Amino acid sequence: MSKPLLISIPQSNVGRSVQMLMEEKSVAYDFQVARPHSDEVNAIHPLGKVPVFRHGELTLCESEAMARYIDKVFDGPKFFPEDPAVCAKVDQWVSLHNTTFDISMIRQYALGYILPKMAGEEPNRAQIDGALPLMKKHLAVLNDALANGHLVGDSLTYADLAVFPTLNYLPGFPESAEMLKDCPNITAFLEAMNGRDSAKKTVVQR
Ligand SMILES: N[C@@H](CCC(=O)N[C@@H](CS)C(=O)NCC(=O)O)C(=O)O
Repeated sequence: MSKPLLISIPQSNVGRSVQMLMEEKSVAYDFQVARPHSDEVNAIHPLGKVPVFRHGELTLCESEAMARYIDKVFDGPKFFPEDPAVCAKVDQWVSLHNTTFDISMIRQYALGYILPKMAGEEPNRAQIDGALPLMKKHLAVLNDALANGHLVGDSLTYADLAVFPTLNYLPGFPESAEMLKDCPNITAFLEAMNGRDSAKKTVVQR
């Protein structure tokens, strides 16, 4: 089978989830660095976001669509389990991540530091402070859900791979690092996930 191509930036949390899935499944793939709204990305994503994906004639945007396709088409362990009820739980957490946690923790909070820094400016305090109440609530939800080390069942699923790159940004910023002190299950999850080869091979250079 031909190699899939993931087009993204290494810093993309959602891109890293797809990349980690391919590492976990030992899928041979190529990674092309291209920024949001670049020609390569705009050719695939109608809104110019990363990641985007090519496999043969197929082009995709949206990380979950890529992950589901990869899990179906390539050999290796399944990260969207066959059991419909278990898989629905995975879908539930991936959806919560993509519609809710990603927004509070990355788009609103972390990017309030990262984007101004890239432009040589001060952090966007209003954006950061505005994100704090929801982020605290969302971290409490995830901390409860990670009591046994995984979001679904007792083994790694795409639900864990979806939330890990997002949560892994949080020790690096002051307010979220403080909040994590009350979240021992998330801290243990991050430590365990950072020990996996799939995480080590996709470490984000900041
Ligand atoms: N729900 C999308 C999120 C994609 C997304 O927001 N990507 C960010 C980078 S992590 C991006 O391209 N941002 C640029 C923009 O929104 O213009 C997915 O899961 O793929």
